[in-house]
Amino acid sequence: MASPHEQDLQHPDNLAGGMLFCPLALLPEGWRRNVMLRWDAAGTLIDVRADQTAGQAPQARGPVIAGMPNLHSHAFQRAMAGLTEVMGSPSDSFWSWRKLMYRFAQRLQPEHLEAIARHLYIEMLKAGYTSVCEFHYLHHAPGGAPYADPAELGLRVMQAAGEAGIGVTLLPVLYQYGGFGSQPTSAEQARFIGSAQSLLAMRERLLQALPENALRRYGVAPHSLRAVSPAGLEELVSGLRQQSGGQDAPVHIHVAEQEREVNDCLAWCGQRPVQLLLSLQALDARWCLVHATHMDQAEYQAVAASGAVVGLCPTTEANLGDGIIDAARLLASNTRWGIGSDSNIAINLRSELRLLEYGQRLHHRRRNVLASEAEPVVAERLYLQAVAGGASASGRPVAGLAAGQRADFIVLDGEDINLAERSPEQILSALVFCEHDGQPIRDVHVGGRQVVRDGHHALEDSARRAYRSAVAALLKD
Ligand code: NGQ
Ligand code: ZN
Repeated sequence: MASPHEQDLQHPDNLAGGMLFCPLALLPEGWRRNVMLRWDAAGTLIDVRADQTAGQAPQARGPVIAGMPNLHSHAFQRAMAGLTEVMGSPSDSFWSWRKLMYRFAQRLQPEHLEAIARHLYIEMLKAGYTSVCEFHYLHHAPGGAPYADPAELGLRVMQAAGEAGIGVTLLPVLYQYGGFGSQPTSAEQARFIGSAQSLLAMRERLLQALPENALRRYGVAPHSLRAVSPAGLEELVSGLRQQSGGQDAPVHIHVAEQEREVNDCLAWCGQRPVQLLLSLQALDARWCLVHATHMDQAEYQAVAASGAVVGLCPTTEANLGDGIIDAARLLASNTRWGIGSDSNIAINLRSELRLLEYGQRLHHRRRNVLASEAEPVVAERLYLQAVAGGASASGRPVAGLAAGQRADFIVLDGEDINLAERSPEQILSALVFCEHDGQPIRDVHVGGRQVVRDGHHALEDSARRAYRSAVAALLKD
């Protein structure tokens, strides 16, 4: 399917590389003036240098910051945003939400998924997410029969990402069981089910149909310790390491999101979920632990030491009533972390970072909880750490404005009412904490290629129309 020239075709305006002069840019080491960004034809930054003169280079129309990697998304859930906010019973919970989500997932056809994902990824780009890790577990047709091409739905997601122009790490998900101790799955989970071997074969098929390139990567995701047995986990991870590009491919897993999950795990094996995971696998920087909301002190320490990234999804975790992670401890122990939009109830990296800090303020009854003496600007500290952690989780070089990383960046609107008249040190605070009319993101570039101009994406209108028809079809009768 993929030709050797595919990448060139995707980036007609990007053949010779490019450069941008930034009067003000946030580099990993802080704000710098008169920064020249240069990238090569493949979209990788080859030089990032402050105190330059503009010369003939095009000039950024506002402060420039790194694009944000989104480390956790279930694309299809975008289309049910707002549909589960009505009380079904006084004990509504994550688990009752999950039933509704399963019901919704039953109806999805491949063309619906593709339309939803394309629209969603355009929304992400407009919000400043320049890449996404898609935790993809909807594999089979309604009822559970495999599609003629077993990777049908994963390919639809990749197609949508390619059209939107977002960087993507697809994580095909292994889902074997309905609960701890290899409990049987329910009928509603039939579309997710596979074995380690079928999942690895699906990854192989994806690699063959749409090979990895500068914008695409494939990892895997054991769904959770509820849905995957210790043996399945081992078979999947060791199989991945033997596959092409699998040596350093990312592995993502949902873990310890709900208190009931912790209690069920303890009842089954005497260990807490994160503790169990640590005992089963040698965690390292290739791992992303999604949520990890409920950990004890020993688990916090071990995760910090492992180098694994913790995937925080504050708006979804709030929406689902998961609980509040001890983010103060997480940051104090130098644990790596990033942010994800997860259920896609909101596509707004500013809200994710703000809610992360606000959860801590509400809990500790203090302010600026996630700052440190060395890094007193909360928003800047959170932003830079989330970029670094998100890059690690995505297994792609998207760790910010530095040579060797992708030219993924955002040009802010310096004329925005909250950004104008602010010093560089105040810009990120305005971006993250101020929520007024409009959003201050002007242009977005992925691998140097401009995909959002003046807040608009070239495909947004057609994508919105297709999204609306898909939602209409899904909600019919
Ligand atoms: C998911 N979402 O896979 O979409 C899960 C719910 C589960 C979140 N955990 C299903 N936020 O965990 O069993
Ligand atoms: Zn999730």
